[in-house]
Amino acid sequence: MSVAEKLIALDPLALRADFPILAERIHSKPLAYLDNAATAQKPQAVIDAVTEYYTHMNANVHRGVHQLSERATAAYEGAREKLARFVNAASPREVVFTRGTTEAINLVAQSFVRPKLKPGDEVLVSTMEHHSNIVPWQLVCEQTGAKLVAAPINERGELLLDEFEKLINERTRFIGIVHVSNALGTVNPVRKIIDMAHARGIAVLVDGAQAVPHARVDVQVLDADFYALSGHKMYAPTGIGALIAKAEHLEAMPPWQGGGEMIRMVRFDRSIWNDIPHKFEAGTPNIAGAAGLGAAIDYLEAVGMDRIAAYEAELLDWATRRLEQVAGLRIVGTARDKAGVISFMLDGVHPHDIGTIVDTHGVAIRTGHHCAMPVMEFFNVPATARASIAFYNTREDIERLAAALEDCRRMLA
Ligand code: 7TS
Repeated sequence: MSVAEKLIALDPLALRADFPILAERIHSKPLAYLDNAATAQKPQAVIDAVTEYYTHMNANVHRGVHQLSERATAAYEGAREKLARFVNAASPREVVFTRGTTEAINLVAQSFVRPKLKPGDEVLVSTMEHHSNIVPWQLVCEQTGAKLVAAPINERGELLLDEFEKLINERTRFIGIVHVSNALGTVNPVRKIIDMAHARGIAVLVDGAQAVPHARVDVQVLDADFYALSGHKMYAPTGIGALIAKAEHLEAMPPWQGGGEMIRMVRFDRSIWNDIPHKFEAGTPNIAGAAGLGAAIDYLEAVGMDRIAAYEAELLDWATRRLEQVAGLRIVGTARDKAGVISFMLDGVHPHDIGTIVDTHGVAIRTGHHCAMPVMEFFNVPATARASIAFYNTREDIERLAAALEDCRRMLA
């Protein structure tokens, strides 16, 4: 962060104006959007980039010699270069575009991990994973006779690092770990986990879906073998995301899906694969989505990830203290290092009723298991209510949530 940036704190009210949807009225009330972990809203610059793409560039990529195809290819490959710089990948070749985090993890499970697994081998994850970092490993274990092992967490929702290390043994073939938990907000010490794994020659996938929107991520500093992310959680369109992977792994991996784009030569007796990353991008990709992702990255860099992290940390702290003042409210997930998320229960009120009632106040939160059922099981709750913040949220949004929760208590508790 430059000195000038440090001096000028982020101004959420000015930035809100860049997000047209934040001016929507919900049940005749202004919108307080606190469901950013599910998906973040899009700035006008991203909406414009998608419109611009369809208005002035639409064509297929990597094929035509005509002008439009060259424009589309430049937008698509330009977005790859921006994303590589944004997460400090060693090269754009290490950026494979996918539909999102889920598809990125499935790709690694089927292409990198599956060929290595034998009956009795183990894949290690944590108890706080999103289903998309559990189910792909269950599938691959079923296919090979390997076993999925989940490392425990404590009552605060923190990973027990010593226990995690004890679970790494001679049968462990791969480790998947979430960077920031979507259900609890816990920030995991992924660099330490990667060091532990690498000391034993084990590769690691980091699920970065909830990390990339909130702080600067440097995949080379982390030394992550694989890093999965979703565009729509970082202010880009839905349907675009990426797997960031070390080139040496991508080179060694077989293709996952076959089709156009991923080949150099096809004959009926054999085909030759395209270079990485194209080897993993079969079929016409989400070109407009990539153009939107490129614009989202430009936007985030203009705001500054360090400023975003500083502002959100302060707001999360303040919101935690404010919500704790609501009678009967209990926060689920009180890790010392958290980002973005406050999950909670309200005495005597079912989480689903909370969601419905606060919606009538114009406040959008998510209620349910947050695709992290093992976390719900650990805390012995059917569901939680979850407020998740972005840099365009303000203390006023939190005040409105608190007031809506007081209303829930009056009506139902
Ligand atoms: N990993 C984490 C940590 C997530 O939070 C999510 C989505 C995913 C993976 C899957 O991402 P996708 O873009 O491929 O769907 N999390 C949420 C959520 O918390 N509420 O809705 C989706």
